[in-house]
Amino acid sequence: MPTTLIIADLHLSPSEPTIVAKFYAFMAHIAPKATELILLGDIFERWLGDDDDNAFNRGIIQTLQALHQQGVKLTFIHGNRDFGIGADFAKQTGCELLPETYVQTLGGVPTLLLHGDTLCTDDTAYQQYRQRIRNPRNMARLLRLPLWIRRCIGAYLRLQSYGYQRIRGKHALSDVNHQAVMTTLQQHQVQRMIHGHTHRPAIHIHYENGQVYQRFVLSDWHHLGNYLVIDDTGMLQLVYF
Ligand SMILES: [Mn+2]
Repeated sequence: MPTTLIIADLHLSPSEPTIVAKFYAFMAHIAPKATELILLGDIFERWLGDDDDNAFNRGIIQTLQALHQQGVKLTFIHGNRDFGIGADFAKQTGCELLPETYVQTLGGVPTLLLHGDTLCTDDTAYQQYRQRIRNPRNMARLLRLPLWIRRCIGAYLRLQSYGYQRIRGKHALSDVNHQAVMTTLQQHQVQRMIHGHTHRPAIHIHYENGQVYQRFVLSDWHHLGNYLVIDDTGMLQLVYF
């Protein structure tokens, strides 16, 4: 039976070997049984550019490529940490890069797929930063910098986010704004969305104006691996392993 799997927020990094091991186990034993794997962003903790050819990235790219060659369709939506993923990554892995919001029929229901950071509109400082950094001109300029400079920037950002977490607490990630959720659903004329980013796994049901709206939120992988599975019957489950 055609089955779609969705994962997000693994934040893969050499400094998190347990999560990396879980990812490889998922790719070896769970993902090959699917028809399609959707990567909903922040798969990597940081992505400095497709030309950052290190052994860690190469291992993950090869694993995705092997899955693609087994006939599993791969699609990718950028997160706020791996938005630098580009055409070379797509070509090497066989991933199709989707726009930041994408409507796909899953289990018979038109469903909006997105990373989720755009829904956190209460964090105005982040939204301003996002607008600057995701501007295509600024992004192109950043990715044109020599790799060694991007590595320095990466190290700087790591330190900065460490300090930020110490100040605001580890779980200071902002949550979605309800109005932003409803507006986004209505703009795309759908009643269901799936996203990650907030690290607040849940299945939310909203009733508004006589309509039922669903919002599925994926988990990060810090304690357990997590994926959403949807089959042709419309059955939808958040699975931990
Ligand atoms: Mn995120």
